[in-house]
Amino acid sequence: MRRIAALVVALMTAFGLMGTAVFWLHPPRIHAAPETVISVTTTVDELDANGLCSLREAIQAANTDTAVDACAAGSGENDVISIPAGHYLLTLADPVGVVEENGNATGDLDILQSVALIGAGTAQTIIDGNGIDRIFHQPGAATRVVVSDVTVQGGDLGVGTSVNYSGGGFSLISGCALTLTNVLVTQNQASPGQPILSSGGGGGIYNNGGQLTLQNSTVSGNIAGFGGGVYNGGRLTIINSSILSNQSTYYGAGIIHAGTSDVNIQSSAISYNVAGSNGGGLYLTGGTTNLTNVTISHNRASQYLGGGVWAYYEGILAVNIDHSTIYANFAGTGGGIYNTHQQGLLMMGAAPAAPQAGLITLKNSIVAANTGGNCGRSPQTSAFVSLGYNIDSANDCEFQAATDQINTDPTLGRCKTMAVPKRMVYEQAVRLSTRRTAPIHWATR
Ligand SMILES: [Ca+2]
Ligand SMILES: [Ca+2]
Ligand SMILES: [Ca+2]
Repeated sequence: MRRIAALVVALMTAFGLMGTAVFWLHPPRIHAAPETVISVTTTVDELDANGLCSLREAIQAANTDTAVDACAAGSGENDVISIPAGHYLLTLADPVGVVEENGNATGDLDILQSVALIGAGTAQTIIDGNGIDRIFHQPGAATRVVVSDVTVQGGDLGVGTSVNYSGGGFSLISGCALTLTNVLVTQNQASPGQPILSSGGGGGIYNNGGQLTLQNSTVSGNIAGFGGGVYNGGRLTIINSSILSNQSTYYGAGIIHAGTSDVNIQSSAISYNVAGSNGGGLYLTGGTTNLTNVTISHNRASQYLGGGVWAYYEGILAVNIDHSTIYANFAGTGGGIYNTHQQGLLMMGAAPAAPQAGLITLKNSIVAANTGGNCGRSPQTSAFVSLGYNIDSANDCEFQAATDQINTDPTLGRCKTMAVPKRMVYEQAVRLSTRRTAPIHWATR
């Protein structure tokens, strides 16, 4: 009897885990109610009664579970909004004097109930903020939103401070989840160009404590005071995606991770991002960040710290770099990776005497040809830890495993100057890093 009870418990646990897995694969399907497809029928930004269903009206129908003009009534938390090909330009601006409208009537599109928004492809369905506000906002807790097959561009928060000026393309708060699949987030901005304490964060995306997932997506050409591409204050997962050519007036041009949650980035590129101060590609301040099969290349931190990666300890921090390439980044100090404690512009406290707990580990990875040094650290931080099979084109990274190669040119640059096809660069990286699955490396500037 006890064995049967144990079996029942085991089966229930297994089904529970399966259910959890299915839930995360299809996060909008929270309840058993049948999904309602709400079809958008006009590209015009409207909230009226003209026999058409705009994107704003479709979101309103999903938010309220009532019919809105020609949009079908939503039904609970598993509605799907279908957005056909077209250029959807936001035009209903907030009234003068309104900083943050959260009822979906004007300005940004406020999503107040879990929903999936499905476009026709990044080249077909363009959702354009038209410079009047950010584009998508999850201002209330517990919304799970999936967006796929669209481009989100042209969000602009104007000039001001606070979270109301963060997240040019997307903004979500604690308790929310946002998953982007096959989405291009481009040419959005969050209050750049302001004094350092009144700049916005997250030109593309601002995750204020929620769960953000990017898969098969690109975040490019966005700009903010901090976190030009992504400002992440919660959990972050990036798979098969690119963070390219974003800019920050100050820290973290590609991605800022602030807080103690974990970050996992796999099979992705973080390249050509330019920071006005520290952290060209990645600025990491806490939690555990795992980089696997990631290329971090051609990022810049001007004359400051950490062209590729800037790790700064505000709490326990670990950065695990595996099968990754950190190449041709640029900074004044620590062009590839810089590990800091209590240094830089905003760190006013006294530097600790003993090394800190945070660690940066590398294995099967290449750190090469970074201007300002491949690796660097302040004296109070722990040494870089090699777990073997790394290449350092100089001798900056303190690699001491028997299988490491220091002062070794991985010859990625030679491939670039010879304009060797990308596939050959990839294969060369595979050979040099001694494993089958080295990161894809770009052959050209
Ligand atoms: Ca209408
Ligand atoms: Ca809003
Ligand atoms: Ca709004």
